[in-house]
Amino acid sequence: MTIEEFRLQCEKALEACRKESLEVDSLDTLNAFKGRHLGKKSALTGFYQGMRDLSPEEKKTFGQILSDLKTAMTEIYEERLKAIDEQILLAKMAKRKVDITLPGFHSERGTLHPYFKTVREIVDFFVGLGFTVADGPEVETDENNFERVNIPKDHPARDMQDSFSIADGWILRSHTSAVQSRVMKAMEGKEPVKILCPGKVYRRDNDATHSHQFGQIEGLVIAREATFANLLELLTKLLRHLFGEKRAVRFRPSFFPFTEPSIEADISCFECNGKGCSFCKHTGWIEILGAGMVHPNVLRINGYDESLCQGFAFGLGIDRIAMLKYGIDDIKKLYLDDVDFLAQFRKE
Ligand code: FA5
Repeated sequence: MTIEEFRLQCEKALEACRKESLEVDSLDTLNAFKGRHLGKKSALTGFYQGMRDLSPEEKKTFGQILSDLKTAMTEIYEERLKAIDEQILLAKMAKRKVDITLPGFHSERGTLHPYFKTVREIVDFFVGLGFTVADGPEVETDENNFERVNIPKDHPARDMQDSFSIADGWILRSHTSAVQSRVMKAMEGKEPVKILCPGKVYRRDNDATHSHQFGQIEGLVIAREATFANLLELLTKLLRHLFGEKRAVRFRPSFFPFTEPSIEADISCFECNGKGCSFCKHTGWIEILGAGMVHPNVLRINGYDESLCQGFAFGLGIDRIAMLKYGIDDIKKLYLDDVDFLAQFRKE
């Protein structure tokens, strides 16, 4: 066969391919079309097989014509494939019409939990006075939670903070005072120290104002000039900042093994305004924090020279403060995640 005859045959095959492609209107007819023109039994494959007996010179010229034919046929096939894919997509979309008159999805705006609002307010107050925020783990060693804050094994003060044991020597911390010894260790006897540590603590307690899990904020100041008068002034300012000038505040002597002297601060009950009710156990007061001058033993145990420096510490109950601020009558409401209850704080 001459090259001209071959070229003519190829053009005929291409023409047939083009003509038939106009009748392809589905994936099935497209597959059959592909088999006929590009498959094993197609004219194209026949042409390739016929090239076996040609000389190398002929192979080159005939091969080029064949390669052009294959490219042209493949392009026709791909065009039809694209057109059919589009048809299928349009048909699908026509079935799934969007009703633009339907109301949209309404998403509620969330808000900060009253517990965290309280934490932020207290932290902001202290950060404004130059305190920095420290952190500590909730699973703590017995040593940090008790021994390094002057509560040795078998000390009766351990009963007041009955805690959850995790493993030998490990507990769920019962107060944020456990962070005191971590901070002092890290400071290696240097002062001043002026830290605040908000966090969760755990005890075996359960009533309207006592929960097995609750939040505390620990404050610790160590400096040569840190005095008891500074502590009282700081706490009075904090309580006025949190509750306004009108709510009555009282400090009374208390006992903590890690402070000497020790005090506790109470605030007049918001349920009965100090008259006495079941909420405040008929005392008219709700206890919200403990504080005192850091005990010399605690300074010594944690690497400080008690003859050179002194300090004060305090521990606030976050949940009680949140309850007083937001008029919440049961501490459990703070962790039950009741959306209806929480929704009321959205506008604040
Ligand atoms: C302490 O935990 C001391 N570590 C606080 C402290 C720190 C004193 C530094 C001196 C120096 P207390 O057990 O009183 O003290 O707890 C402190 C506050 O946590 C209480 O005033 C109260 O507001 C809150 N609190 C105590 N137990 C519970 C409880 N079960 N549920 C909710 N709040 C509680």
